[in-house]
Amino acid sequence: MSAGPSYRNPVVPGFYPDPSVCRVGADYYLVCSSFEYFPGVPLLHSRDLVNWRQIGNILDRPGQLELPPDTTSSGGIFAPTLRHHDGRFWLITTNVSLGRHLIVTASEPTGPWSEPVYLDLPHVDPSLAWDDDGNCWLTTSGVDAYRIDPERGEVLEGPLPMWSGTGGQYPEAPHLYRIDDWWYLLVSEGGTHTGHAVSVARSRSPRGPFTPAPANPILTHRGTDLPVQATGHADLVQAVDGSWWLVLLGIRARGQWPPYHALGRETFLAPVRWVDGWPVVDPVRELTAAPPGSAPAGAAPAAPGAYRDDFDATVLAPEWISPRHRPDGSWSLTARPGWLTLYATGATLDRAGATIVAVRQRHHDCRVSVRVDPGEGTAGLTIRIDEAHHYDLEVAAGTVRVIGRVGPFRQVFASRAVPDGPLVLTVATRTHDLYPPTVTSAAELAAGTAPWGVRAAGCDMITFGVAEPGGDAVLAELDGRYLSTEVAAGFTGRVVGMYVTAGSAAFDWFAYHPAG
Ligand code: 6LW
Repeated sequence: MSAGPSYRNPVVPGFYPDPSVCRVGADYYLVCSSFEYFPGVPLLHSRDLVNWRQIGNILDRPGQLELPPDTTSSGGIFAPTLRHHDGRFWLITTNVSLGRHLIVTASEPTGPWSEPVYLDLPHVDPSLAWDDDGNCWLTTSGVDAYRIDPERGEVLEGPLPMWSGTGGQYPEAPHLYRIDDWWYLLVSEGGTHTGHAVSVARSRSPRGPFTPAPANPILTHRGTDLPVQATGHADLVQAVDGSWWLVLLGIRARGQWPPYHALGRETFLAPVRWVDGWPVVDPVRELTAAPPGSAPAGAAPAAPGAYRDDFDATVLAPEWISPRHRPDGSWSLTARPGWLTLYATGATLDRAGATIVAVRQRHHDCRVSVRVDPGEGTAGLTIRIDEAHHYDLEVAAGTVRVIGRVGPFRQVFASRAVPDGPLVLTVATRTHDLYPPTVTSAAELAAGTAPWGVRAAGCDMITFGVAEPGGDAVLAELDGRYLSTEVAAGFTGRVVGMYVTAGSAAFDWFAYHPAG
């Protein structure tokens, strides 16, 4: 079979992990974990599985998304599953900070989504499937199954022990699919880092018994030097044209051994072939060949996305997220029309409660600028992976400072006097040399022959600057490894955004540009 056109992975770059996908007619919808951020569960739309646009967040009001003040980093919302059944969209997820699963429904993907129905059952990674008799089957990590009434959140039967993978740690992300006369049970195992794998079994009944595939795991990158690592947590979808695809998470680590990843776990797309009634998946590459004639074959490789907000709307775009809460009164798009005004809700970024409005860092190399009028307040631009790991470019009382917090350490790295009034702050990331110069071609990436990270000393350097009449003045350049998952731990990725820790400040525009 000759290869079709290529598309670029990850199809959803940045901190968009634990993808779940469903198709309704010609439209595909995808959801991801959101952890401690509000609003929760980003919802993306695509017509070709390759180009995705975020169209909302499913848990977008405090009654649906309770994140108590003591919600830890990487607490909150884990691993949602999105399904369409009986004319309705069904979203099930776990709020680990409450220790509860919850179901919300909507007739349109853009909502409104219902109030949650809670299920107090153990484990995470809930998924839903319906059989021909109208029974609704809930599966969880473990792997267990329950027959439930999803309208009421009642367990009718179970737990029923299911097939739990091939023996790897953390059997999780189970999804049940009825395909022809079989029930397939897709399970991830081996943990969400480099041991990650996807295995499958099948049965004539959703109750089992399940027979494992002869060639499990059907996907793993463990023990390889492929540039994409940690592939797992997959969900299966059939495209309009009948072809089959997996969405899954993976990481793009950068740097010398040990490599670091800072953008979190990202969403990748892989074609699926069926051989003797079993799904077969090739290793996942940053440039992946689509089978000829298949749905994404006509799609151009996704263009790297720039993002700009001039704050001319009266509601915040769905890309904007805030740690734990975004209370009324902490932000306004009308107080000063055309500007986003933020009001301090906490005095430090080192703890929950600060006013932060951020977007995900989606490219290894990027440049983020903001025009801020600090007024009498303390405001800035922060790049963070959590509240114990962040670098801040802060302006207050006529001084711009670069401040770093890494675990127990906190330091002011640079400061510079600036005139009163609005000013432009810039944070830029730059990866180290990733590949020797001779192996950077697209063909080598596609062939998977490009070694990764053989010369680099870290994942990236982050520079902090302020615009001055003669050009940008760089105040500091800091090592990005300290804002990586390998240092901070947890399940999230970097975000970059505006904040206020005293008084109020207004932001005229925010611009994110991929670079390099
Ligand atoms: C999620 C689990 C996992 O619940 O990571 O990759 C956990 N897999 O399935 C948090 O995202």
